[in-house]
Amino acid sequence: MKLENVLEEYSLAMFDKSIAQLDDRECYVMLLNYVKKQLDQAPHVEGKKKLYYISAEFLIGKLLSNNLINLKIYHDVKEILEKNGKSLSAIEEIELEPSLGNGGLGRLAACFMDSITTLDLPADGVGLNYHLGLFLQKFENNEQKEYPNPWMSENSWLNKTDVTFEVPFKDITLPSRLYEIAVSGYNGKVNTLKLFDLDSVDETIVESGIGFDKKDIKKNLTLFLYPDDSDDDGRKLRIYQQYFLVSSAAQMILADLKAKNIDLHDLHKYVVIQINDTHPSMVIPELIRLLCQEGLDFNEAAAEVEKTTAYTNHTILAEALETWPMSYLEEIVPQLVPIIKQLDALAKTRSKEEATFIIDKENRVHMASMDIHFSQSTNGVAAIHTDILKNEELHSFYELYPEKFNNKTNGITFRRWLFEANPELTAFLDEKIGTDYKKDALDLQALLQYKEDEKTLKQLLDIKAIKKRQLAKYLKETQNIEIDEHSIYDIQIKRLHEYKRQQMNALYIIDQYLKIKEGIVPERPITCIFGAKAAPAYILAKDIIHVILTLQQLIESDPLVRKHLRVVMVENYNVTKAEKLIPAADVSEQISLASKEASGTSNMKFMLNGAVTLGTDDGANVEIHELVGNDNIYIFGAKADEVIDHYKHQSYHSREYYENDERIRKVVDFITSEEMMKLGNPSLLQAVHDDLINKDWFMTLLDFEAYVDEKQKIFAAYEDRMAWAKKMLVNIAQAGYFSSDRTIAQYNEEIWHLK
Ligand code: 26Q
Repeated sequence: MKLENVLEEYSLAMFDKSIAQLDDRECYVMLLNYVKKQLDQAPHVEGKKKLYYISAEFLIGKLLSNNLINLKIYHDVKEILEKNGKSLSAIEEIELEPSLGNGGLGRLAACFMDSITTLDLPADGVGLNYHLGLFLQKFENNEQKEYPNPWMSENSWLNKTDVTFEVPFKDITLPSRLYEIAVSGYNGKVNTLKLFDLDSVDETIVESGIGFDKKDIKKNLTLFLYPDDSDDDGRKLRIYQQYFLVSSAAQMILADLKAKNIDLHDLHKYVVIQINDTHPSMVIPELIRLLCQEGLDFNEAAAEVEKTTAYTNHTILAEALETWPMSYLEEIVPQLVPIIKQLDALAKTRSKEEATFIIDKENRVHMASMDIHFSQSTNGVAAIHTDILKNEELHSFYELYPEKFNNKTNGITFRRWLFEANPELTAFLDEKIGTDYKKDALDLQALLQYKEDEKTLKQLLDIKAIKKRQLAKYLKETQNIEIDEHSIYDIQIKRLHEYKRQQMNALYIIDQYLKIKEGIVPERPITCIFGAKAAPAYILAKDIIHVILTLQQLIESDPLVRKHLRVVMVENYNVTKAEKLIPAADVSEQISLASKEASGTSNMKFMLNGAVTLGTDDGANVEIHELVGNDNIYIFGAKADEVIDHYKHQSYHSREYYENDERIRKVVDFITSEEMMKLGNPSLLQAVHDDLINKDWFMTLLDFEAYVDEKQKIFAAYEDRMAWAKKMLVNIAQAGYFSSDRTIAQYNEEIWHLK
């Protein structure tokens, strides 16, 4: 039967109406049901060995368009809807974005599941089903306020199952229940995202914002992703969450094997577990515990688990490398304590170096150390990051286990970040170079033949103009902000963190503001767009948001400045908003302090959509630079080795920059100027001002001058429209390397060996 007739039948059966009579919500529910049915009937990826990708986050984004694309019915459905007076984009607005992730690590897990399935590799994603997700961000009085983000609705992609496991804590045993979301691949097959939850969780215990009783584990366990851990109860809740996740995962894995009558001594031949950062690290001792219960002796179990697991590191920031006080583990999961102690003793027979100890002098358990000793692989997420792990952060481990260390430069799925987010650019590529690039992204290089072709370059500029207009319309509709579509869109979207240096971008805006006030105006208006959530307990990050929002208000109310310079902070930045922002960007801000951004992935998404990078020599920017060459990227600032040197010798003192450089002094002091203090909260502004002078741990002032100079250069380059279009074209053509299909092929060849 023709698709149109099938959908008509669904429509009649569900609502007793034809498609044309449905409202957008009904139409969404009808499509959801149809697509779910298709996914239900689609073949599962099968194979002897299976991957379990365990992660605290899966930032999957909305799924309707994604699934329509993977099922190859996107254009047909769009047309059928249009014929019936409906718009797919309006219907998409009905879908709530699952709030199961926070940033790069969670989005990476989602891109990976898409590529794993597309490459026909059998895998489960394994995570938790957070009812209220990461918080919902609102701006009130120029400050971030946090609210619950309920995303589950009666009609959703999530399926409840009858599968349950018993998770034993010291004082209580909690039943975990399995929920599932189908993950479609571009090959028409499916894998599964498995999310564990606890029936007794109770959303009504949340009061005022995102506050709740942190001790009431039965009711709070899966309420929020990353609950505030600034106190002991918050940290203990994290342990409860982590163990609930890994114990459910380990029990499920062993149940899968038993169902197939597989001898548990052969675990590693049938299973590989990828540990996404240290949040799921307790899966190692938990699996050992369960294998011992099944009759393996400790050494056998430990050896088997070491062969079965692999660990990905996503950061060199000390504060993000998790350590747990042994006393907490004794209080919550005492059954793991003897196992961790035995692992620690075993590790100490391999190395006497303190830096490699699992349990330190203060009786704290270093999760990353346990991962490296007792898994077969440790990987970084971009070349420079892996080098820093080997040579600096994890050097002692690298000397002990050189063969375990490897790099897997991150990637992104082109299905979402090109085909879905930018159908205009996709159609253009299809016409210019055919569709081979959809299977092998490296084929995008065929575009290079048009590097000097004016007509092609002009078309690229036209597409960018369309995406910029669409974004302007969206911002008007959603935040009632009108931006100038002929201005340069300069975009920085990522979690708010000092090392990512949104504050440096804010100082640039102040510098421009002061220049405009002096009568020196930029050649073309600039729109500086931000999107960022700050962790609720990260005070300085929230203060930086306050500075940006206050600047936004100041400039909005100044008609003279507003003509040339705008600041727009997008509320509640998420995947849905990223899909609208990235295709519209002219300039991609990737300005982390060199050595600190493990990889970054939005840098790849921007590149693929024809934005030009303004960045430091950090993370995957280094690899982007190598691919596009000097003419097509703007790199500035201190190099990683220089930064590492400063930390080693404590030789960076921001105050010296403040005192010796008049421009720096002026822009920093502007944060606490009368104009700003009048609009903003003086104590918050003061906090940012004082930190920049007295601490500035991430060396904003070190790179400020170089940043301003480079930004002048990139904006000047924008004015030669043909030369700029050429830069866009080279960026798009060279983005193929960053397809997550490439990344996953490498994981499979070098770590997983699934097929
Ligand atoms: C740790 C302790 C206590 C509470 C929370 C955490 C915590 C939570 C989230 C630590 C880390 C994260 C998330 C990290 C993350 O998203 N890292 C990013 O991973 C991307 C994918 O590899 C990289 O591209 C980014 O460079 C990296 O910052």
